[in-house]
Amino acid sequence: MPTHIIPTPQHLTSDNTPLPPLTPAEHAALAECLNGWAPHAATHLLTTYTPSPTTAATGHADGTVTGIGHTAPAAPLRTVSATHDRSLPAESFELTATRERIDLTAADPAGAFYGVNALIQALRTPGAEGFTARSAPTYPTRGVMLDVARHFFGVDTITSVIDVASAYGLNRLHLHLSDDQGWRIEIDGHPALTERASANDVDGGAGGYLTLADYEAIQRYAAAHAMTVVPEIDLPGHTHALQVAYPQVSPDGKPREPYAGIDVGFSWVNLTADATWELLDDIVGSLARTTHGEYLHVGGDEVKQVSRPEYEQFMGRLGELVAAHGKKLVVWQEAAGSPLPEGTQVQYWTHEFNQDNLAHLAHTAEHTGVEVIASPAYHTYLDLKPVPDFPLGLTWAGLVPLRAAYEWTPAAAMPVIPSHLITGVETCLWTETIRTPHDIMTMLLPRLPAVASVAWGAPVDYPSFVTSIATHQHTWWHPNGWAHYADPDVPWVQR
Ligand code: TNX
Repeated sequence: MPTHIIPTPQHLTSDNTPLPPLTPAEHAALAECLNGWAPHAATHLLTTYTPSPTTAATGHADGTVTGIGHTAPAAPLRTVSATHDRSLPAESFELTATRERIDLTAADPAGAFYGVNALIQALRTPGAEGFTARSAPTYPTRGVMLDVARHFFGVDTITSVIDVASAYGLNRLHLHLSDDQGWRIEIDGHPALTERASANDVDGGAGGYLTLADYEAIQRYAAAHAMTVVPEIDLPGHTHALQVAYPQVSPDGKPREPYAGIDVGFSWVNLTADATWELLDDIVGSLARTTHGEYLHVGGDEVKQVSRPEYEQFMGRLGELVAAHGKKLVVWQEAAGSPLPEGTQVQYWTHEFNQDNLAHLAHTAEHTGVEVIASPAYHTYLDLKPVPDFPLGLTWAGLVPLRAAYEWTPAAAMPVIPSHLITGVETCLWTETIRTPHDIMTMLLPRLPAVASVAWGAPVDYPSFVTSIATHQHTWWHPNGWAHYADPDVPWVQR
C-alpha cells in the first residue's frame, strides 16, 4: 500500500507493516518534543490531526487515556521524538513512522512543519503502512499568487488558501493587491485610496479591501504555516483604480470613474511627475513598514503605451525606492533589462514576450544577482481552464489540465534562462472569472499540489500522483469542505 504523501518525498521506503494512528498520548508527546524549537509545527499537529480515541482497535489500549478532561496522557507506547538538526539542507525533514516509533528530524521549523504534514498525510491513508521519508525542496521560493483585485477576497478566504498551499509545501503567498478594478490594501496616511478606489470589482460588484489589521492577521496566520506574504502593488500599468483615487498621477491629470471589465494594458501613471513619486514613496513606505517579509512585488507587467526606455527608467527608479525602504523587489518578467537592484526576483509568466529582453536578463543576471521565479502560464496559471467547456477560467495561453500542471520542469519551460538562475516556482490564480471561495478551491484543487510537486522537485510518477490525489480528496478535502475539479485522470472515490 503506497504512502500518499504529496509532494512525494525524494526518498521513501515502506516497511509493509500496518501503521497505527497516533494515540492521544503520542500526539501530545510529539507536539511536546516539537514545541521548544518548532512551535508552529507543534500547533499545526495539535490542530490538524485528530488522534484516534479508539486505541484498543490499534492494539495500544492502556485503558487510561481519553485525551480530553482530567486524565493526564499516559506515556506513549511508541517511542516519539522530534530533533532539530541544523546540518540538514534548509526546510528539509527526515521522518520514520512505524508501529514501533515516530521519529522526526528537521533542519529548521519549516522542515518540521513539512514533516508534520507528511506524517498527517500518511496517517490519513487508508491501510497506511510504516515508512521512512526524507525530503528537501529543490526551489527555495515556492509560491501561490491570489488576485484579490479583480474580485476581492477577505481574511477567511485568504487563510483557507494558506491552509491548502502550506499543506502542500508552498512557502510564499503573493497577494495581487491592486489593479484597474480596485485597490485592496489600506495605506498609512492615504484613506482616499481605499475610500475611493476599493468599492468595485471586475463585474461592478462591491469589492472591498484589507485593513492593516487584516493584513497583519494574514501575515501571522501565514507565518504559523511556514509561509511569508509578498504584497503586490502593480505599477506603472494596471493602475486605473489608483488613478480614480488620485487623478493627479494620471498622464492627463483627468478624473476617472471606477472600471469594471477585464481589459488590460489601458492604464498607466505619469512616469515622471512629482505627484506620482510622492504618492509612491508613501505607498511603498507603508507597505514596507507593515510587511514582515523581505520582498515587495511592484508589478511591471503589460505596460503597453509607454516607450521601452521610459519604462526601464521608471522600473529602475522604483527599484531604488523599494531598496531605500529596506525591501527587496519582485517584478514581472517585462522588467527584465531594466536596471534592477541586486537580489531582485524576476517572475517569468509568458513565452509571448520579447525574447531579447529575457536573453538580456539571462546574460546580466549572473553579474547583478537577479533571480528568476518560474510561473509559465501554460503550466502554473490556475485561472486557465482545465478543459475547454469548463465554466470558470480563461484560455489565453491554452488549457491547464492536471497533467500539464504536474509534468514540466522550470528549465525546459524557460529555455532562455539558465537553470541555475531559477530559484523559485509560483502558481497564480487570477480572478477575472473567479467569484467565490468555492470557485477558488475548484481551480486550486487538484492542480496546486501538482505545481507544488514541481517546486519540491518531487520524483515524477503521474499514475501514483493521481492515486494519492484521489485519497486526499476522499479523506481530507471533502471532510474539510474543499471543492475540487474532477479531472478525468484521477480515480476519484465514488460516494
Ligand atoms: C496576465 S500575468 C496578467 C493578468 C491577468 C492574467 C490572466 C500578468 C503579469 N498579467 O493581468 O489577470 O494574465 O490569466
